[in-house]
Amino acid sequence: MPRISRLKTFVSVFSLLPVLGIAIPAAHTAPTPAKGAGDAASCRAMTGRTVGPDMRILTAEYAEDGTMVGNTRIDVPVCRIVGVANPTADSRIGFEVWMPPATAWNGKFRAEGSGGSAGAISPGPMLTALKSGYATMSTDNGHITDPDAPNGGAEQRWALGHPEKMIDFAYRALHVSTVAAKQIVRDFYGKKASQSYFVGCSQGGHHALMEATRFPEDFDGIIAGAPAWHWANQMINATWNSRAALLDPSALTEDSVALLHRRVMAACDAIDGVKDGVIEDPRQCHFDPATLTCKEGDAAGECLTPAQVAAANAIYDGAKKSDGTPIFVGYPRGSEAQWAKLWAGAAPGGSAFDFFRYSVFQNKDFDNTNFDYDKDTNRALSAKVVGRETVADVYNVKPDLTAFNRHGGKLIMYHGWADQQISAFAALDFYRQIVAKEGQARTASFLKLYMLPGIFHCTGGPGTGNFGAAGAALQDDPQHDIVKALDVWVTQKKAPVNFIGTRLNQSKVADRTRPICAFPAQAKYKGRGDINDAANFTCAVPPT
Ligand SMILES: [Ca+2]
Repeated sequence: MPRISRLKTFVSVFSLLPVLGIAIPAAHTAPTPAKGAGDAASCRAMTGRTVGPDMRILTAEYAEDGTMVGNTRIDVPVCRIVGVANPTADSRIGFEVWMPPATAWNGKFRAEGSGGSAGAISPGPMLTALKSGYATMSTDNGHITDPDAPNGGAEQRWALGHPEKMIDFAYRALHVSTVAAKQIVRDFYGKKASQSYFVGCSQGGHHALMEATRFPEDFDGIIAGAPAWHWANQMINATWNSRAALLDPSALTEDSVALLHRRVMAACDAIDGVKDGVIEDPRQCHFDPATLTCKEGDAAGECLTPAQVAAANAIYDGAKKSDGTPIFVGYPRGSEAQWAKLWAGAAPGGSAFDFFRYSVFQNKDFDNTNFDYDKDTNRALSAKVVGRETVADVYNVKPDLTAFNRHGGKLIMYHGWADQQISAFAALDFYRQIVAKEGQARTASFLKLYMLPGIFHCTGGPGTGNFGAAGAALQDDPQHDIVKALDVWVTQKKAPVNFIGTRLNQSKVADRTRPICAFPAQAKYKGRGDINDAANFTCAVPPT
Protein backbone atom coordinates (compact mmCIF):
# COMPACT_ATOMS: atom_id res chain seq x y z
CA MET A 1 0.00 0.00 0.00
CA PRO A 2 1.46 3.41 -0.98
CA ARG A 3 2.37 5.59 1.95
CA ILE A 4 -0.17 8.32 1.15
CA SER A 5 -3.20 6.02 1.21
CA ARG A 6 -2.08 4.45 4.49
CA LEU A 7 -2.14 7.92 6.02
CA LYS A 8 -5.61 8.55 4.59
CA THR A 9 -6.92 5.37 6.22
CA PHE A 10 -5.34 6.42 9.50
CA VAL A 11 -7.04 9.82 9.39
CA SER A 12 -10.44 8.47 8.44
CA VAL A 13 -10.44 5.91 11.28
CA PHE A 14 -9.57 8.59 13.82
CA SER A 15 -12.22 10.96 12.46
CA LEU A 16 -14.81 8.30 13.32
CA LEU A 17 -13.67 7.86 16.89
CA PRO A 18 -15.50 10.82 18.42
CA VAL A 19 -18.71 9.57 16.81
CA LEU A 20 -18.13 6.23 18.50
CA GLY A 21 -17.52 8.05 21.75
CA ILE A 22 -13.85 7.12 21.91
CA ALA A 23 -11.31 9.73 22.98
CA ILE A 24 -8.62 10.63 20.47
CA PRO A 25 -5.10 10.31 21.88
CA ALA A 26 -2.91 13.38 21.64
CA ALA A 27 0.25 13.08 19.52
CA HIS A 28 3.21 11.30 21.16
CA THR A 29 1.25 10.35 24.31
CA ALA A 30 -0.25 7.09 25.43
CA PRO A 31 -3.92 6.66 24.51
CA THR A 32 -6.22 8.29 27.09
CA PRO A 33 -8.83 5.89 28.41
CA ALA A 34 -12.47 6.89 28.10
CA LYS A 35 -12.48 7.22 31.88
CA GLY A 36 -12.41 10.79 33.04
CA ALA A 37 -14.23 12.87 30.41
CA GLY A 38 -17.54 13.13 32.23
CA ASP A 39 -19.46 12.20 29.10
CA ALA A 40 -21.62 9.38 27.77
CA ALA A 41 -18.71 7.16 26.80
CA SER A 42 -16.89 7.51 30.11
CA CYS A 43 -20.13 6.71 31.85
CA ARG A 44 -20.91 3.55 29.92
CA ALA A 45 -17.31 2.38 30.16
CA MET A 46 -17.70 2.08 33.91
CA THR A 47 -20.06 -0.90 33.78
CA GLY A 48 -18.60 -3.84 35.66
CA ARG A 49 -15.72 -1.85 37.10
CA THR A 50 -14.43 -2.46 40.61
CA VAL A 51 -14.10 0.83 42.51
CA GLY A 52 -12.70 -0.38 45.82
CA PRO A 53 -12.42 -3.40 48.06
CA ASP A 54 -15.70 -5.31 47.71
CA MET A 55 -17.29 -2.44 45.80
CA ARG A 56 -18.29 -2.74 42.19
CA ILE A 57 -20.45 -1.12 39.56
CA LEU A 58 -23.25 -3.29 38.20
CA THR A 59 -24.59 -0.95 35.54
CA ALA A 60 -23.58 2.45 34.18
CA GLU A 61 -26.05 4.08 31.82
CA TYR A 62 -25.93 7.51 30.25
CA ALA A 63 -29.29 9.08 29.37
CA GLU A 64 -29.08 12.36 27.45
CA ASP A 65 -32.82 12.98 27.83
CA GLY A 66 -33.05 11.75 31.39
CA THR A 67 -34.70 8.52 32.47
CA MET A 68 -37.19 6.95 34.90
CA VAL A 69 -36.04 5.51 38.23
CA GLY A 70 -39.05 3.82 39.81
CA ASN A 71 -41.70 6.54 39.79
CA THR A 72 -39.16 9.36 39.65
CA ARG A 73 -38.59 11.00 36.29
CA ILE A 74 -35.09 12.39 35.88
CA ASP A 75 -35.60 15.12 33.31
CA VAL A 76 -31.98 16.17 32.87
CA PRO A 77 -28.99 14.36 31.33
CA VAL A 78 -27.57 11.83 33.76
CA CYS A 79 -24.93 9.17 34.16
CA ARG A 80 -26.73 6.65 36.36
CA ILE A 81 -24.54 4.19 38.22
CA VAL A 82 -25.97 1.22 40.10
CA GLY A 83 -23.42 -0.29 42.46
CA VAL A 84 -23.06 -2.81 45.23
CA ALA A 85 -20.72 -3.14 48.21
CA ASN A 86 -20.12 -6.26 50.28
CA PRO A 87 -17.99 -5.29 53.29
CA THR A 88 -18.94 -8.58 55.03
CA ALA A 89 -20.14 -11.95 53.78
CA ASP A 90 -23.60 -11.09 55.12
CA SER A 91 -23.70 -7.62 53.53
CA ARG A 92 -25.25 -6.52 50.29
CA ILE A 93 -25.30 -2.74 50.17
CA GLY A 94 -26.94 -1.27 47.11
CA PHE A 95 -26.32 2.32 46.09
CA GLU A 96 -26.79 4.61 43.13
CA VAL A 97 -24.71 7.51 41.92
CA TRP A 98 -26.27 10.05 39.57
CA MET A 99 -23.92 12.45 37.83
CA PRO A 100 -24.57 15.31 35.45
CA PRO A 101 -22.31 15.50 32.39
CA ALA A 102 -19.06 17.40 33.00
CA THR A 103 -20.50 20.48 31.30
CA ALA A 104 -23.26 20.69 33.94
CA TRP A 105 -21.28 19.55 37.01
CA ASN A 106 -20.67 22.06 39.80
CA GLY A 107 -17.57 20.13 40.83
CA LYS A 108 -19.09 18.89 44.08
CA PHE A 109 -20.51 15.71 45.58
CA ARG A 110 -23.64 15.51 47.70
CA ALA A 111 -24.99 12.33 49.33
CA GLU A 112 -28.62 11.98 50.40
CA GLY A 113 -30.16 10.48 53.52
CA SER A 114 -33.14 8.22 53.95
CA GLY A 115 -36.08 7.80 56.34
CA GLY A 116 -37.56 5.17 58.66
CA SER A 117 -35.76 1.84 58.47
CA ALA A 118 -35.34 2.67 54.80
CA GLY A 119 -34.32 -0.16 52.56
CA ALA A 120 -34.40 1.91 49.40
CA ILE A 121 -32.52 4.74 47.76
CA SER A 122 -33.92 8.29 47.93
CA PRO A 123 -34.61 9.40 44.35
CA GLY A 124 -36.40 12.66 45.28
CA PRO A 125 -33.48 14.32 47.08
CA MET A 126 -31.07 12.88 44.50
CA LEU A 127 -33.02 14.61 41.75
CA THR A 128 -32.96 17.92 43.65
CA ALA A 129 -29.19 17.61 44.02
CA LEU A 130 -28.64 16.55 40.41
CA LYS A 131 -30.58 19.55 39.13
CA SER A 132 -28.39 21.82 41.27
CA GLY A 133 -25.35 20.45 39.45
CA TYR A 134 -24.18 17.98 42.12
CA ALA A 135 -22.98 14.45 41.60
CA THR A 136 -25.21 12.65 44.08
CA MET A 137 -25.52 9.30 45.84
CA SER A 138 -27.89 7.43 48.07
CA THR A 139 -27.79 3.93 49.48
CA ASP A 140 -30.41 1.32 50.38
CA ASN A 141 -28.64 1.00 53.75
CA GLY A 142 -27.82 -2.64 53.14
CA HIS A 143 -31.30 -4.11 52.80
CA ILE A 144 -34.39 -3.91 50.62
CA THR A 145 -37.72 -3.11 52.28
CA ASP A 146 -40.11 -6.07 52.02
CA PRO A 147 -42.98 -4.79 49.83
CA ASP A 148 -45.38 -7.19 51.60
CA ALA A 149 -44.64 -5.85 55.08
CA PRO A 150 -47.68 -4.05 56.55
CA ASN A 151 -45.46 -1.35 58.07
CA GLY A 152 -43.62 -0.57 54.81
CA GLY A 153 -40.38 1.35 55.16
CA ALA A 154 -40.42 0.84 58.94
CA GLU A 155 -40.16 -2.97 58.67
CA GLN A 156 -37.06 -4.77 59.94
CA ARG A 157 -37.62 -8.44 59.05
CA TRP A 158 -34.34 -8.27 57.18
CA ALA A 159 -32.45 -8.04 60.49
CA LEU A 160 -33.53 -11.44 61.85
CA GLY A 161 -30.42 -13.63 61.81
CA HIS A 162 -28.37 -10.91 60.04
CA PRO A 163 -26.48 -8.88 62.65
CA GLU A 164 -24.03 -7.54 60.06
CA LYS A 165 -27.00 -5.97 58.27
CA MET A 166 -27.88 -4.18 61.51
CA ILE A 167 -24.43 -2.58 61.46
CA ASP A 168 -24.77 -1.81 57.75
CA PHE A 169 -28.06 -0.06 58.49
CA ALA A 170 -26.76 1.83 61.54
CA TYR A 171 -23.67 3.36 59.94
CA ARG A 172 -21.60 1.16 57.64
CA ALA A 173 -23.70 1.24 54.46
CA LEU A 174 -23.56 5.02 54.17
CA HIS A 175 -19.83 5.11 54.80
CA VAL A 176 -18.84 2.44 52.28
CA SER A 177 -21.30 3.82 49.71
CA THR A 178 -19.75 7.26 50.19
CA VAL A 179 -16.23 5.89 49.70
CA ALA A 180 -17.36 4.08 46.55
CA ALA A 181 -19.29 7.07 45.21
CA LYS A 182 -16.37 9.44 45.65
CA GLN A 183 -14.18 7.08 43.63
CA ILE A 184 -16.87 6.80 40.95
CA VAL A 185 -17.12 10.60 40.74
CA ARG A 186 -13.35 10.81 40.39
CA ASP A 187 -13.28 8.14 37.67
CA PHE A 188 -16.15 9.67 35.71
CA TYR A 189 -14.94 13.27 35.64
CA GLY A 190 -11.21 12.58 35.87
CA LYS A 191 -10.90 14.61 39.05
CA LYS A 192 -12.25 14.35 42.54
CA ALA A 193 -15.07 16.47 43.89
CA SER A 194 -13.89 19.73 45.42
CA GLN A 195 -16.34 19.38 48.33
CA SER A 196 -18.50 16.60 49.71
CA TYR A 197 -21.79 17.20 51.51
CA PHE A 198 -24.43 15.06 53.16
CA VAL A 199 -28.06 16.09 53.49
CA GLY A 200 -30.52 14.01 55.49
CA CYS A 201 -33.52 14.13 57.81
CA SER A 202 -34.95 11.61 60.30
CA GLN A 203 -33.00 8.36 59.72
CA GLY A 204 -30.95 10.53 57.36
CA GLY A 205 -30.31 12.88 60.30
CA HIS A 206 -29.20 9.88 62.36
CA HIS A 207 -26.83 8.83 59.60
CA ALA A 208 -25.64 12.43 59.22
CA LEU A 209 -24.47 12.50 62.84
CA MET A 210 -23.04 8.96 62.54
CA GLU A 211 -20.91 10.24 59.68
CA ALA A 212 -19.82 13.38 61.55
CA THR A 213 -18.76 11.34 64.58
CA ARG A 214 -17.55 8.01 63.16
CA PHE A 215 -16.21 9.05 59.74
CA PRO A 216 -15.30 12.73 60.15
CA GLU A 217 -13.25 12.77 56.92
CA ASP A 218 -16.14 11.68 54.67
CA PHE A 219 -17.90 15.05 54.41
CA ASP A 220 -16.92 18.72 54.52
CA GLY A 221 -20.46 19.83 55.29
CA ILE A 222 -23.43 18.01 56.77
CA ILE A 223 -27.11 18.86 57.25
CA ALA A 224 -28.79 16.79 59.96
CA GLY A 225 -32.55 17.26 60.12
CA ALA A 226 -34.68 15.85 62.97
CA PRO A 227 -31.90 13.39 63.75
CA ALA A 228 -32.83 10.04 65.30
CA TRP A 229 -29.37 10.17 66.84
CA HIS A 230 -30.09 8.35 70.11
CA TRP A 231 -31.85 5.68 68.07
CA ALA A 232 -31.80 2.72 70.50
CA ASN A 233 -33.20 4.79 73.38
CA GLN A 234 -35.61 6.52 71.04
CA MET A 235 -36.95 3.13 69.98
CA ILE A 236 -37.57 2.20 73.61
CA ASN A 237 -39.38 5.48 74.00
CA ALA A 238 -41.45 4.70 70.90
CA THR A 239 -42.73 1.52 72.56
CA TRP A 240 -43.56 3.69 75.59
CA ASN A 241 -45.57 6.12 73.43
CA SER A 242 -47.53 3.37 71.69
CA ARG A 243 -48.08 1.22 74.77
CA ALA A 244 -51.23 3.01 75.93
CA ALA A 245 -52.98 2.56 72.59
CA LEU A 246 -51.81 -1.04 72.23
CA LEU A 247 -53.39 -1.87 75.61
CA ASP A 248 -56.48 0.30 75.12
CA PRO A 249 -57.21 1.72 71.65
CA SER A 250 -59.43 4.41 73.20
CA ALA A 251 -56.43 5.96 74.99
CA LEU A 252 -55.13 7.72 71.89
CA THR A 253 -57.58 8.56 69.10
CA GLU A 254 -57.69 11.08 66.28
CA ASP A 255 -60.39 12.95 68.20
CA SER A 256 -58.64 12.90 71.57
CA VAL A 257 -55.35 14.25 70.22
CA ALA A 258 -57.16 16.83 68.07
CA LEU A 259 -58.95 18.15 71.16
CA LEU A 260 -55.74 18.15 73.18
CA HIS A 261 -53.88 19.97 70.41
CA ARG A 262 -56.60 22.62 70.07
CA ARG A 263 -56.52 23.30 73.80
CA VAL A 264 -52.71 23.42 73.92
CA MET A 265 -52.71 25.93 71.08
CA ALA A 266 -55.44 28.00 72.72
CA ALA A 267 -53.42 28.13 75.92
CA CYS A 268 -49.95 28.72 74.47
CA ASP A 269 -50.06 30.24 70.97
CA ALA A 270 -50.03 33.84 72.23
CA ILE A 271 -47.19 33.38 74.75
CA ASP A 272 -44.74 34.46 72.02
CA GLY A 273 -46.73 37.67 71.41
CA VAL A 274 -48.32 36.59 68.12
CA LYS A 275 -51.48 34.53 67.73
CA ASP A 276 -50.55 32.80 64.50
CA GLY A 277 -51.19 29.07 65.04
CA VAL A 278 -47.56 28.48 65.98
CA ILE A 279 -45.84 28.14 69.36
CA GLU A 280 -42.45 29.80 69.00
CA ASP A 281 -40.92 28.16 72.07
CA PRO A 282 -42.83 25.16 73.45
CA ARG A 283 -40.61 25.14 76.55
CA GLN A 284 -42.70 28.08 77.72
CA CYS A 285 -45.93 26.06 77.42
CA HIS A 286 -46.97 23.94 80.42
CA PHE A 287 -50.54 23.02 79.51
CA ASP A 288 -51.80 20.24 81.81
CA PRO A 289 -53.98 17.66 80.00
CA ALA A 290 -55.62 16.77 83.33
CA THR A 291 -57.53 20.06 83.06
CA LEU A 292 -59.48 18.37 80.22
CA THR A 293 -60.52 15.36 82.32
CA CYS A 294 -64.22 14.63 81.74
CA LYS A 295 -66.58 15.88 84.43
CA GLU A 296 -70.27 15.28 84.74
CA GLY A 297 -72.12 17.32 82.15
CA ASP A 298 -69.18 17.60 79.67
CA ALA A 299 -70.22 17.18 76.06
CA ALA A 300 -68.89 14.09 74.26
CA GLY A 301 -65.66 14.91 72.43
CA GLU A 302 -64.98 17.96 74.57
CA CYS A 303 -63.08 16.22 77.35
CA LEU A 304 -60.51 13.46 77.87
CA THR A 305 -60.94 10.15 79.69
CA PRO A 306 -58.44 9.33 82.45
CA ALA A 307 -56.77 6.86 80.03
CA GLN A 308 -56.40 9.64 77.44
CA VAL A 309 -54.91 12.03 80.01
CA ALA A 310 -52.47 9.32 81.13
CA ALA A 311 -51.45 8.54 77.53
CA ALA A 312 -50.79 12.23 76.84
CA ASN A 313 -48.75 12.67 80.00
CA ALA A 314 -46.70 9.56 79.18
CA ILE A 315 -45.74 11.06 75.80
CA TYR A 316 -44.96 14.49 77.27
CA ASP A 317 -42.83 12.92 80.02
CA GLY A 318 -40.80 10.38 78.00
CA ALA A 319 -39.89 6.82 78.94
CA LYS A 320 -38.71 6.26 82.50
CA LYS A 321 -37.82 3.37 84.73
CA SER A 322 -40.02 2.87 87.78
CA ASP A 323 -37.46 4.70 89.96
CA GLY A 324 -37.77 7.75 87.69
CA THR A 325 -34.52 7.23 85.73
CA PRO A 326 -35.16 8.78 82.31
CA ILE A 327 -34.61 6.57 79.25
CA PHE A 328 -35.34 9.23 76.65
CA VAL A 329 -36.67 12.77 76.38
CA GLY A 330 -40.40 13.47 76.25
CA TYR A 331 -42.28 15.54 73.65
CA PRO A 332 -42.91 19.29 73.53
CA ARG A 333 -46.38 20.78 73.88
CA GLY A 334 -47.74 21.47 70.41
CA SER A 335 -46.54 18.19 68.86
CA GLU A 336 -49.87 16.38 69.46
CA ALA A 337 -51.63 16.86 66.11
CA GLN A 338 -50.34 13.65 64.50
CA TRP A 339 -49.80 11.47 67.57
CA ALA A 340 -52.66 9.09 66.79
CA LYS A 341 -51.30 8.38 63.31
CA LEU A 342 -47.96 7.28 64.72
CA TRP A 343 -48.58 5.97 68.24
CA ALA A 344 -51.92 4.21 67.70
CA GLY A 345 -53.36 1.83 65.11
CA ALA A 346 -52.50 -1.73 64.08
CA ALA A 347 -48.68 -1.35 63.91
CA PRO A 348 -47.84 1.71 66.01
CA GLY A 349 -44.42 3.13 66.77
CA GLY A 350 -42.80 3.36 63.34
CA SER A 351 -39.53 1.41 63.25
CA ALA A 352 -39.94 0.48 66.93
CA PHE A 353 -42.78 -1.89 66.05
CA ASP A 354 -40.18 -4.30 64.57
CA PHE A 355 -36.94 -3.15 66.17
CA PHE A 356 -37.01 -5.25 69.33
CA ARG A 357 -38.37 -8.51 67.92
CA TYR A 358 -36.39 -8.64 64.67
CA SER A 359 -33.24 -6.68 65.50
CA VAL A 360 -32.48 -6.32 69.21
CA PHE A 361 -33.84 -9.52 70.77
CA GLN A 362 -33.80 -11.63 67.58
CA ASN A 363 -37.11 -13.13 68.72
CA LYS A 364 -40.00 -12.66 66.32
CA ASP A 365 -42.45 -13.45 69.11
CA PHE A 366 -41.39 -10.51 71.30
CA ASP A 367 -44.33 -8.16 71.77
CA ASN A 368 -43.74 -4.47 72.53
CA THR A 369 -46.70 -4.45 74.91
CA ASN A 370 -44.58 -6.66 77.19
CA PHE A 371 -41.57 -4.32 77.19
CA ASP A 372 -40.46 -4.04 80.83
CA TYR A 373 -38.77 -0.64 81.21
CA ASP A 374 -36.89 -1.73 84.32
CA LYS A 375 -35.54 -5.02 82.98
CA ASP A 376 -35.71 -4.78 79.19
CA THR A 377 -34.07 -1.36 78.82
CA ASN A 378 -30.63 -2.53 79.89
CA ARG A 379 -31.16 -5.95 78.30
CA ALA A 380 -31.84 -4.19 74.97
CA LEU A 381 -29.11 -1.56 75.15
CA SER A 382 -26.43 -4.07 76.18
CA ALA A 383 -27.48 -6.84 73.76
CA LYS A 384 -24.50 -7.87 71.65
CA VAL A 385 -24.78 -7.33 67.91
CA VAL A 386 -21.46 -8.55 66.56
CA GLY A 387 -18.42 -9.24 68.73
CA ARG A 388 -18.25 -6.76 71.58
CA GLU A 389 -20.46 -4.12 69.98
CA THR A 390 -23.76 -3.67 71.76
CA VAL A 391 -27.05 -2.31 70.47
CA ALA A 392 -26.25 1.02 72.18
CA ASP A 393 -22.76 1.10 70.61
CA VAL A 394 -24.08 0.34 67.14
CA TYR A 395 -27.15 2.60 67.00
CA ASN A 396 -26.51 5.54 69.32
CA VAL A 397 -24.36 8.42 68.13
CA LYS A 398 -21.64 9.47 70.57
CA PRO A 399 -21.99 13.25 70.74
CA ASP A 400 -18.38 14.23 70.04
CA LEU A 401 -17.54 16.41 67.04
CA THR A 402 -13.89 17.02 67.92
CA ALA A 403 -12.55 15.10 64.92
CA PHE A 404 -15.14 16.56 62.53
CA ASN A 405 -14.18 20.06 63.63
CA ARG A 406 -10.48 19.22 63.22
CA HIS A 407 -11.27 18.10 59.67
CA GLY A 408 -12.81 21.54 59.10
CA GLY A 409 -16.32 20.13 58.79
CA LYS A 410 -19.43 22.28 59.19
CA LEU A 411 -22.69 20.91 60.56
CA ILE A 412 -26.17 22.42 60.36
CA MET A 413 -28.91 20.79 62.42
CA TYR A 414 -32.60 21.58 62.30
CA HIS A 415 -35.64 20.15 64.06
CA GLY A 416 -39.35 20.92 63.93
CA TRP A 417 -40.72 21.91 67.33
CA ALA A 418 -44.02 20.19 66.46
CA ASP A 419 -42.31 16.93 65.39
CA GLN A 420 -44.64 14.12 66.50
CA GLN A 421 -42.18 11.36 65.65
CA ILE A 422 -38.74 12.33 66.94
CA SER A 423 -38.93 14.71 69.86
CA ALA A 424 -37.40 18.13 69.19
CA PHE A 425 -35.88 17.87 72.66
CA ALA A 426 -33.55 15.18 71.27
CA ALA A 427 -31.86 17.72 68.98
CA LEU A 428 -31.50 20.16 71.89
CA ASP A 429 -29.98 17.36 73.96
CA PHE A 430 -27.33 16.65 71.30
CA TYR A 431 -26.58 20.35 70.85
CA ARG A 432 -26.22 20.93 74.59
CA GLN A 433 -23.80 18.05 74.92
CA ILE A 434 -21.60 19.53 72.20
CA VAL A 435 -21.76 23.01 73.79
CA ALA A 436 -20.91 21.51 77.19
CA LYS A 437 -17.80 19.98 75.67
CA GLU A 438 -16.68 22.74 73.30
CA GLY A 439 -18.12 25.93 74.78
CA GLN A 440 -20.61 28.19 72.99
CA ALA A 441 -18.12 30.14 70.87
CA ARG A 442 -16.20 27.19 69.46
CA THR A 443 -19.41 25.25 68.88
CA ALA A 444 -20.75 28.13 66.77
CA SER A 445 -17.65 27.88 64.57
CA PHE A 446 -18.71 24.45 63.26
CA LEU A 447 -22.28 23.73 64.43
CA LYS A 448 -25.52 25.68 64.00
CA LEU A 449 -28.91 24.54 65.23
CA TYR A 450 -32.24 25.81 63.91
CA MET A 451 -35.43 24.96 65.80
CA LEU A 452 -38.48 25.28 63.54
CA PRO A 453 -41.69 26.42 65.27
CA GLY A 454 -44.84 24.67 64.05
CA ILE A 455 -43.02 22.16 61.85
CA PHE A 456 -43.83 18.43 62.00
CA HIS A 457 -41.37 15.64 61.27
CA CYS A 458 -38.83 17.08 58.78
CA THR A 459 -41.51 18.99 56.89
CA GLY A 460 -45.17 20.00 56.98
CA GLY A 461 -47.15 21.84 59.63
CA PRO A 462 -48.32 25.42 60.10
CA GLY A 463 -44.81 26.87 60.48
CA THR A 464 -42.57 28.43 57.85
CA GLY A 465 -40.50 25.32 57.17
CA ASN A 466 -39.54 25.71 53.53
CA PHE A 467 -35.86 26.61 53.34
CA GLY A 468 -34.31 23.93 51.16
CA ALA A 469 -34.00 21.29 53.88
CA ALA A 470 -36.61 18.63 53.11
CA GLY A 471 -37.47 19.55 49.52
CA ALA A 472 -36.08 22.04 47.03
CA ALA A 473 -35.69 25.66 48.12
CA LEU A 474 -37.99 28.29 46.63
CA GLN A 475 -35.12 30.71 46.13
CA ASP A 476 -31.57 29.78 45.29
CA ASP A 477 -29.69 31.99 47.75
CA PRO A 478 -28.05 31.25 51.10
CA GLN A 479 -30.75 33.02 53.09
CA HIS A 480 -33.53 30.85 51.67
CA ASP A 481 -31.64 27.63 50.97
CA ILE A 482 -29.93 25.73 53.78
CA VAL A 483 -27.81 23.66 51.36
CA LYS A 484 -26.58 26.80 49.64
CA ALA A 485 -25.78 28.25 53.06
CA LEU A 486 -23.80 25.15 53.97
CA ASP A 487 -21.86 25.43 50.71
CA VAL A 488 -21.08 29.10 51.41
CA TRP A 489 -19.99 28.20 54.95
CA VAL A 490 -17.63 25.48 53.70
CA THR A 491 -16.22 27.22 50.62
CA GLN A 492 -16.19 30.86 51.76
CA LYS A 493 -15.90 30.36 55.53
CA LYS A 494 -18.99 32.52 55.94
CA ALA A 495 -21.21 31.00 58.61
CA PRO A 496 -24.98 31.13 58.25
CA VAL A 497 -26.82 33.30 60.73
CA ASN A 498 -30.57 33.33 60.17
CA PHE A 499 -32.71 31.99 57.34
CA ILE A 500 -35.99 33.17 55.88
CA GLY A 501 -38.49 30.32 56.00
CA THR A 502 -41.60 30.20 53.85
CA ARG A 503 -44.97 28.56 54.37
CA LEU A 504 -46.91 27.25 51.40
CA ASN A 505 -50.69 27.03 51.50
CA GLN A 506 -52.66 24.06 50.18
CA SER A 507 -52.33 25.44 46.65
CA LYS A 508 -48.53 25.53 47.12
CA VAL A 509 -48.57 29.32 47.15
CA ALA A 510 -46.33 31.13 49.64
CA ASP A 511 -48.54 32.82 52.24
CA ARG A 512 -46.11 33.52 55.08
CA THR A 513 -42.40 34.20 55.58
CA ARG A 514 -40.64 34.28 58.96
CA PRO A 515 -37.03 34.36 60.14
CA ILE A 516 -35.60 30.97 61.11
CA CYS A 517 -33.24 31.93 63.91
CA ALA A 518 -30.04 30.23 64.99
CA PHE A 519 -30.62 28.65 68.40
CA PRO A 520 -30.93 29.99 71.06
CA ALA A 521 -32.37 33.05 69.23
CA GLN A 522 -36.08 33.12 68.36
CA ALA A 523 -38.23 35.11 65.96
CA LYS A 524 -39.71 38.10 67.77
CA TYR A 525 -42.51 40.27 66.38
CA LYS A 526 -41.59 43.95 66.15
CA GLY A 527 -45.12 44.84 67.27
CA ARG A 528 -46.46 46.28 64.04
CA GLY A 529 -46.98 45.22 60.44
CA ASP A 530 -48.14 42.03 58.74
CA ILE A 531 -47.36 38.93 60.81
CA ASN A 532 -47.01 37.00 57.55
CA ASP A 533 -43.97 39.06 56.50
CA ALA A 534 -40.54 38.12 57.85
CA ALA A 535 -39.51 41.78 57.69
CA ASN A 536 -41.68 42.47 60.75
CA PHE A 537 -39.71 40.06 62.95
CA THR A 538 -36.22 40.04 64.41
CA CYS A 539 -34.14 37.21 65.81
CA ALA A 540 -33.42 37.67 69.49
CA VAL A 541 -32.24 35.49 72.35
CA PRO A 542 -35.07 35.41 74.90
CA PRO A 543 -34.26 36.34 78.49
CA THR A 544 -33.74 33.30 80.67
CA1 LIG B 1 -47.70 32.18 68.32
